[in-house]
Amino acid sequence: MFEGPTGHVETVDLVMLYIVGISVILLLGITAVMVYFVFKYHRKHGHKPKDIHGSILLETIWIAIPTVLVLSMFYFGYIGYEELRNIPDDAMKIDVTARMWEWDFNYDNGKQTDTLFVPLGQPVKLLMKSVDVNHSLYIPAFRIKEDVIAGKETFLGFTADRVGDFDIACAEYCGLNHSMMYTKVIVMPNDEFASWYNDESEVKNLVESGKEE
Ligand SMILES: [Cu+2]
Repeated sequence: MFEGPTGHVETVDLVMLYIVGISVILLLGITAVMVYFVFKYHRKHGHKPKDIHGSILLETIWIAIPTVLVLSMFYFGYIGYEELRNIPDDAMKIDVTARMWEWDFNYDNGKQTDTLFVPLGQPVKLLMKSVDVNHSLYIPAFRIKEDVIAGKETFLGFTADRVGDFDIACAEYCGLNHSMMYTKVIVMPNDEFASWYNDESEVKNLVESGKEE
């Protein structure tokens, strides 16, 4: 948690922890008060309950606190959203096509693979479309996910700052083999990526090696 192959990991994990933390505190607090009231106000012999009519102070407090909490969740969520959606103009663009049940990655120089290869430390923008039903491109380790919608182009951006290979899953139920619609993103050092990118003969080889895992 909080550390990973993209800058989004910290942002997303912090928002997650913030929301879950508030929820847990509220759950425990409300449960404790409920249990306390059950004992304090249970039916006693010779004791008549009294009606209470309104309290401006209490009502203001229980409207104000949840409003502030919810707006703060929205604020931190929005900061993260901005970070995810603002992709530098000079990002490397890769066309992604989703189909039942595989991914195609198309590079500007005509290279096509079924594994996503990206250079280390460079912003990447995935331009995604589907040729059949709705899919969703999800890279858990990068904390990014975006639906790939039939008849509409969507995008996703990231900068990988760690060499390695990470799972790509389809996160939108898309039919029989949805659960097998996996591939990988392979992050390579710049020089290695450049030689892969410019070497036509290597295409097939790397596609196959990417598929093995
Ligand atoms: Cu799918």
